[in-house]
Amino acid sequence: MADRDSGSPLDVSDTIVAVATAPGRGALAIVRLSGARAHEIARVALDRWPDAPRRSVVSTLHDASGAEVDQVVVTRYDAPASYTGEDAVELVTHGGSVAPTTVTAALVAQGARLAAPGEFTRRAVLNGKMDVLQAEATADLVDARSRAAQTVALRQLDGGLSRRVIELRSQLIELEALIAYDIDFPEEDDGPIAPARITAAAQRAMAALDQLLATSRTGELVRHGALVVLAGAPNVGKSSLFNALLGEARAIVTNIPGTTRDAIEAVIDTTGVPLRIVDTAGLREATDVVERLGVEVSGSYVARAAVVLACADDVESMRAVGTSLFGRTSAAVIAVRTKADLVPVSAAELESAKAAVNARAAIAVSAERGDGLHELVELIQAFVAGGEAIADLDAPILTQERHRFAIAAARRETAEFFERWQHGDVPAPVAAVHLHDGVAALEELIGAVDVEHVLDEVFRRFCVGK
Ligand SMILES: Nc1nc2c(ncn2[C@@H]2O[C@H](COP(=O)(O)OP(=O)(O)OP(=O)(O)O)[C@@H](O)[C@H]2O)c(=O)[nH]1
Ligand SMILES: [Mg+2]
Repeated sequence: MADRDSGSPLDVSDTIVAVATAPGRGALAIVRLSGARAHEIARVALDRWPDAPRRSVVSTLHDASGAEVDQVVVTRYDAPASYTGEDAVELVTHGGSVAPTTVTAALVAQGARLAAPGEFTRRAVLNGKMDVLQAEATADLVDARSRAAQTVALRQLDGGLSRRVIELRSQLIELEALIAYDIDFPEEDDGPIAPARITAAAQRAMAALDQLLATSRTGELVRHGALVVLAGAPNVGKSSLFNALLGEARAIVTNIPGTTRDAIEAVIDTTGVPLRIVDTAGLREATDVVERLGVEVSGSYVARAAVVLACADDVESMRAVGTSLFGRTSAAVIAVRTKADLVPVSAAELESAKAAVNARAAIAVSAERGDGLHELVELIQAFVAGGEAIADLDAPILTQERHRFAIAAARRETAEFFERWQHGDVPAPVAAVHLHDGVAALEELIGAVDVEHVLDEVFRRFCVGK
């Protein structure tokens, strides 16, 4: 760690060790060892050793004094066929807090150094086993809290986003080459490069960058979930609907109006993007100070929501929600007619409910019987992106600020080049400098240049042992 704090790179000639599994009670834990001396260090501590790479044996591990530390399953990896690209060893130890730490200590006593957060993956990048975008994806997989986030991270780990960025980089380099050719060989037989060809190439590159940039909205939704807020008068069944959507009794439900006083949030992991559902205090002029604060909180959630579920159990109360939502949200509103099990809801009633809250859609549901819940979730998914289409989760998606900044920079530089080249107020090579900067932005994104600086940024959020 001292190395990192001083800003100098971590010493890659060290053999590093760390517990790769989360601390806490569990049957097993994994201790990882990687580096030039990994095999040598492990063999000193172990009584049995796999006779070939990617083989495992049960072995006893001893400390420097010869005392038994643990029974482990040891797997041997020979460079470059390992996660890090170095000689490596994985030890499956007993779980809990003592076995993995004493095993680690025994390996440190034999000459290994404790790894810094993300140092194994960092070495994988430095040894060309993966690029920076893929390294980020491994952290995203660990952090994933929804299937959508997992899908996107797996595609990124596969190299999907990397390939897309490399394609974009090639487009800019080709454009640079066209300009250079034009300058270097103006008298070529074929004549100068037709301006139309340069225009087309520049426009194609800008369109491709725009397309990728547009996925950052979906990336945001995948990472943080879409905010879906239940709003309505007290006692209309908001908390009951919240519980029914979650499939568990999270919020308190009573027949007393004003039961919910604070916002309660939970995530539902459906197909599509994760939904952050918020149950709120009923919207009304509250006299009780606690309830009034709760109503204010509801208002602030409503203002930030992607989708508002305007809940009411009759047309009258639907109108009341309409009034209290008026001017307070730019979200897509869905009129949700609750307690549909009590009296049948007519199509005409749904129509007027929809009009009352200026909704995009209206639906009748019963938290009691489960009617309409599935359809409601589908409606929500259709509206979460604010009318824009959700990008295909299997295609490359920008999930981090870092990605968006780099692609936006490349887009800006390309546009700048195009404008200057078109105007012709500066010589073409001067305009082309912008293309060069665009290429550099893309290279920094995949970590092709200035790797150490990019790695410091990326690995800040890694856990030890990864
Ligand atoms: N029959 C029937 N009753 C329901 C349904 N949903 C809610 N209720 C009843 O309506 C009453 C109020 O339900 P809540 O879910 O607490 O209503 P709320 O909108 O959260 O109310 P506040 O928190 O006070 O704003 C309770 O007695 C529920 O049992 C439903 O789908 N069918
Ligand atoms: Mg409630």
